Order: sequence, then structure tokens, then C-alpha cells
Amino acid sequence: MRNLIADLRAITGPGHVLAEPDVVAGYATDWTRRYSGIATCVVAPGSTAEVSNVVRACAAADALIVPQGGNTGLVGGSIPPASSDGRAAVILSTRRLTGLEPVDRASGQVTAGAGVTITRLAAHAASAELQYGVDLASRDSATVGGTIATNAGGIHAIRYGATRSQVAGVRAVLADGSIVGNMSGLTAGCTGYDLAQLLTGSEGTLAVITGARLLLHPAEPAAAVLLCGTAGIAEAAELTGLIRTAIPGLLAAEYLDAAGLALVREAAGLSAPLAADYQGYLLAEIAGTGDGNDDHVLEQIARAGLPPDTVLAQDARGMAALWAYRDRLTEAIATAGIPHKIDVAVPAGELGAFCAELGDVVRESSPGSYPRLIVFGHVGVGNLHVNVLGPDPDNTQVDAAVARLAAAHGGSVAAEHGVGRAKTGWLGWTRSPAEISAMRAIKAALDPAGLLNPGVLLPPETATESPDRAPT
Ligand code: FAD
Ligand code: 2HG
Ligand code: ZN
Repeated sequence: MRNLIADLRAITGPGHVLAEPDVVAGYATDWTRRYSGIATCVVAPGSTAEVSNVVRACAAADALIVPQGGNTGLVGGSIPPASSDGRAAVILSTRRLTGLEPVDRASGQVTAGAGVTITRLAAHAASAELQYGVDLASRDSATVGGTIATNAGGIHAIRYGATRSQVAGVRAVLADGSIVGNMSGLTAGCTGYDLAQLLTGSEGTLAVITGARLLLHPAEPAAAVLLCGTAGIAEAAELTGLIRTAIPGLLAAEYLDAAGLALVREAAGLSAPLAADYQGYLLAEIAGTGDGNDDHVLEQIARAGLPPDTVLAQDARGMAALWAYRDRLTEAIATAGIPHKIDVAVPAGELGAFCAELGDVVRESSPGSYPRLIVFGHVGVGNLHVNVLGPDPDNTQVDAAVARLAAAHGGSVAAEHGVGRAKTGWLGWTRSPAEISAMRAIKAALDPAGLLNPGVLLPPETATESPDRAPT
């Protein structure tokens, strides 16, 4: 162990390897405080070459490597396992990989280090009058590498797609230390397997991403944000369809339920947004021209047939005030306790039926705990965040029951947050045995010694891969 730390210090310089137990423990606990593990040290290499040498040193010591960006992931993927059978576990932090090249206007692309935050990337794109397609409330900490590794979605996925749609190339270090990737930005052509797309959503299990070539979009400043009261998720989904058809510039369509609104109002001291109370709320953001002449957008909104109790904001302050109900919800929930967070995707036509059954499923799976259920998310892409406060954080019955319900409605047990350590046992409810075998074959080919994030994404080899297997 001491040799490994000395070897890592020789690679990065002594100041970039942290081994004090208290400091390391901070990196080994995730944002939710629900997941924590044990690590030997945290290493922060400053270049792709240093990452390669770090990976080689870890491989030589048979040490596990846990890539970590902003540590804002919500499924335990960015922290080491609680026990690693005597193997050392090294957290490889990308916080020093912060290079950001000038925006390439000709291609509408930019090359960014894995440790660049989404806020910084967005500001950089804006300085060239372009914008990055992924935005999320964790933007100040979440990184380019972490968002690629989880295929993050966020509030603009309805407009630009998830992170996968923004990736033109990656640079990455494989488990044997070799450096792969193509940062030319060429999106035309076919020369075999697309490693950049393979690594997108791989959650640190196949390689350490050190940088990426990202697509940018023409800036589409918001002209209006509107918030409507609805009878629940089914009506919110229907309204989203209506807005999508009537208003071409729909940038975001977000849902929150009455419990979520009450919680965020209480935690953030916000007043009621509408004259009456509703079961659910739809927040929509509409793009404009950016030159202050958006009358056509207002006409489209007026013609769209929105519910009478709709509030509309057109100035930056008013729009931010409406976004606060949605943007500050995760934080508000965290102030109320350690929540069970179940990020699922459900086909649009099934959202109503899923939510209608949800309350009973949550109550039945957490007897005696008086669960508090909050449902919100990216309704435009069928991605719901089911949060449950009350049941013991270590009791995963409620998480499994909600994931099972999503799968029963033709949905996915994991959506934009990924599988992490939290959901490996349920992968077989969404992916077929043949698909899981194919994923295992890829993992074994690229990381035969199982160094990179073991226990994340794929269930243990011993687990049965039947879709009917009981939750673990
Ligand atoms: P980390 O949490 O550090 O890591 C996440 C995973 O990626 C881990 O498995 C890790 O091993 C792997 N990883 C990290 N960096 C690398 C790398 N360089 N190479 C290989 N693997 C790597 N997510 C959404 O999708 N949409 C949202 O709207 C959204 N909103 C959020 C709001 C809040 C308040 C919070 C706390 C989280 C939110 N998230 C959201 C979740 C989280 O921000 C995303 O999952 C994000 O992509 C994680 O980025 P990160 O840099 O923090 O990664
Ligand atoms: C969001 O959309 C995030 O705000 C966080 O994905 C979801 O807190 C959550 O469950
Ligand atoms: Zn989300």
C-alpha cells in the first residue's frame, strides 16, 4: 500500500495524492450521503499521460480504480466499494484535467478536459455565442467526464438529446494504461466500433475519460418560462405533447408534484406560484430570438390552448423565479432527510398508470415508515425522479419496488443517473440476459483484471440474470 502511494506521488507530485483518512473519507462518500466506501487514497493526475501512468501503477499493484468527477452522481458509482477483498482502492479524481481549448466555430465544437464543470463549459460556449446542449442543476460541480460516463440528460434533453448526442469524440485511458480516442471532431464516416459512444454511459467501468470533443448548438436564449397547474402527470404529459406541437421552440418540459412544490416552498421560502393548488405542475421553457422581439412566441403560447391557471415569465428574473421551484427541489429534499432516489424512465403513454400505482407500491414496500413520496422530473422524455423520505436509507425494498413498477410499465430501472452500485441487481428487469452477457464480454475484453469500478453497472458474475430474479 505504501509503495503504491509512493509510486503515485512520483507520478503526479506529492501534493496530488491524498492519503489522510479523514480527507479520503470525504471523497469516498457521495452527494446523497447514502453511499460510502473505503479508499486507500485519492490521486489527481494533471494530464492524460499522468492518468496513463497512474492506471499502470494501480494495475501493477492490483488496486481498484474509481474514476471520480464532481461526485454528484446519485447512484453510488463515484465512490469505492465498502470492501474490496484486501485490494487497495484508489479514487482517481479528474479535478486537475481542466483544459478548455478555444471554441472551434468552423465545426461548432470544443475540446474540453474531463474535469471541466458544465457551468464553465456553458460559459465558454456562450462566449462564442453558442451553447452546450446539456444543462442540469448540479452544473457547478458535475464534470464533462462524469456527464459522459453517465450519459447525463438534464433539463434540455427534450431539445438536444442526452450527453450521448453531444459527444463527437473522447480521449481515454484503458485499464492497461493505453491511450485511445479520436479528437478530430469528424462525425462523418464509419471506421469500425465507435469507442466514444461505447464509453458514453459506461460509468467508469471501461476506461478513464480524460477529455472530450463536444458538439455545440446555436445559442437559443429562453424567451419565456411558463408554469401550469395540472391534474397530475398524465395531464402534464399530454400538455407537453400539445406544447411541442404548437410551439416549435420548446427547450424544457419539467414536472413536479404537489408534495415537491410544498417541500421546495418550505425549504427555499418561496410563495405559491399559482392562485390555486394542483396535483401537479408543468414548467416549460420556450426559446426565442434573443433580440427581445419575441412576439411570435407569445402568439404561439396564446394559441396553444394552455390551462387558464398558467403563469408566464418573460424577463430573466421572472424566469429564474419560476425555475427555482424545479431547480432547488433536490436540495430541498436533501434538507428533509436522506431520500431514496429512484430515477426511472417510463413511456409517455404509461406515465399516468405508473404514478397511479406508485403510492400503494411505496406504502406496501415500506411498512411502518410513513413514507413521504415526491415525484418530479423530465416529463418531456418520460424520465421521472421518484424520491421517498422515511424508510431507513439502508433498506432497499422501496427502491426495488419502484424500479420493478417502472419495468412492469415497459420502462427502464435506470435513466439519466445510470445504474451505479445502487441498481445492478435490477439490470435484468430492463436488459435481456443476452445483452448483459454482451456487456460482460466487452468488460472482460477491455478490463480483464476487473480494475475499473468493479461492482458498478454490472451485477456480480454469480447473480442469476433472469428478469424474474428477486431484488438484491
Ligand atoms: P461523478 O458523480 O463523479 O461520477 C459519476 C459516474 O461517472 C461514476 O460512475 C464515475 O466513476 C464515473 N466517472 C466520472 N468521471 C469519469 C471519467 N472522467 N471517466 C470515466 N468515468 C468517470 N443528472 C442528470 O443526468 N440530469 C440532471 O438533471 C441531474 N441533476 C442533478 C441535480 C443535483 C442537485 C445533483 C446533486 C445531481 C444531479 N444529477 C443529474 C446527477 C449527476 O449530476 C450526474 O449524474 C452527473 O453526470 C455526474 O457528474 P460528476 O462529474 O459529478 O460525476
Ligand atoms: C434533477 O433532475 C436531478 O433535478 C436530480 O436529476 C433528481 O434529486 C433527484 O432525484
Ligand atoms: Zn433529472
